[in-house]
Amino acid sequence: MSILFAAPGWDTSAWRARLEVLLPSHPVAIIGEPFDGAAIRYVLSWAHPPGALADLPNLAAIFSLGAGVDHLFADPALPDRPIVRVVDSDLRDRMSEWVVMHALVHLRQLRRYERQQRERAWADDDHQPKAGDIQVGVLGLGALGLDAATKLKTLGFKVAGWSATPKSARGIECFSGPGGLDVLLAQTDILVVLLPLTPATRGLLNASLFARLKKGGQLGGPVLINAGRGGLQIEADILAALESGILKGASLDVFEREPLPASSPLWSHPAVYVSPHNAAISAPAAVAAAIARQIEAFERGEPLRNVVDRTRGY
Ligand code: NDP
Ligand code: OXD
Repeated sequence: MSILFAAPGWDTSAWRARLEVLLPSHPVAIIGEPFDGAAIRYVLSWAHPPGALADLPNLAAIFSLGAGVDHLFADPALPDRPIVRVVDSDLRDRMSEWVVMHALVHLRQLRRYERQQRERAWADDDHQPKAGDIQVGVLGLGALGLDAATKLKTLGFKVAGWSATPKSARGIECFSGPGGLDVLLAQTDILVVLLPLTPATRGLLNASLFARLKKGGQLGGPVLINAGRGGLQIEADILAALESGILKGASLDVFEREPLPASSPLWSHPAVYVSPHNAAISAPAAVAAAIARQIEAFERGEPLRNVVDRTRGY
């Protein structure tokens, strides 16, 4: 039985080559090329065209090629089969690198010193807080959020986290539910967002939430770091909050519309860092291997792991 690789716009050759080595008995078909729908047992998808999986009678499971699965739910004709998402140390470590880098960039005022270097200006105002002076709040304490929180803690930041269900994590103050969010926001200098995009989280990063963040603080105002999903944020509210000083800065890897339109004021805002949704890429070597391990285990009769709860949407 075959695998259907359904990620339009991706470089399919690296994935196909890797999958054919890892799973030689499963030929790889590519969406957009002719294939026999009845032969497809597994789909590997990133934003497949809606309806494209509707006629696969022998489909056993759908693998998201990333950790997020909101791209799958965008298909109203998504077959009712188990959805498996990526939970992998390679992806996790890449995300924590990005989060830690941006927490440090804001802590150590990188923009200011880059500007001063361009201007050949040797200037310091003796105000340089250290990580231990800064409270980070991490929204989402899942596979990615918990690792980023732990690494930020190791660097000395004070770290709290927020999840849907109550959690405990060594050295990290844990909050859950709407009441818990208010307490976390009121103490937060750096807000890191690693939530999935679901009906419950869409638009959460809005003016009302920014107004509940700690005022002032050692960074001169709170900073937003979002690598979750663009649909979590209202970009007009981010820009207004930066304008009014409610937010001091932002690092954004994800956007309401991707690619971020050239006309977006976020590109040139002096307090905003923009990256092109690559905080944690799905590297073929790591992610194909993780999916292949799951397919092999499934075919030995073991249950699939990291299966998405369709009711919660993640
Ligand atoms: P997980 O499912 O492991 O974790 C999600 C976390 O969010 C959980 O702690 C969950 O709570 C919490 N959560 C979900 N809904 C709510 C809610 N309504 N209120 C409060 N907390 C909530 O996901 P991952 O950590 O693996 O990934 C997180 C997201 O990161 C992905 O969905 C994806 O959108 C994004 N991502 C972005 C990438 C990039 O390159 N920019 C790369 C990879 C992922 P609980 O634990 O109680 O269930
Ligand atoms: C993911 C992503 O969900 O890259 O893995 O956004």
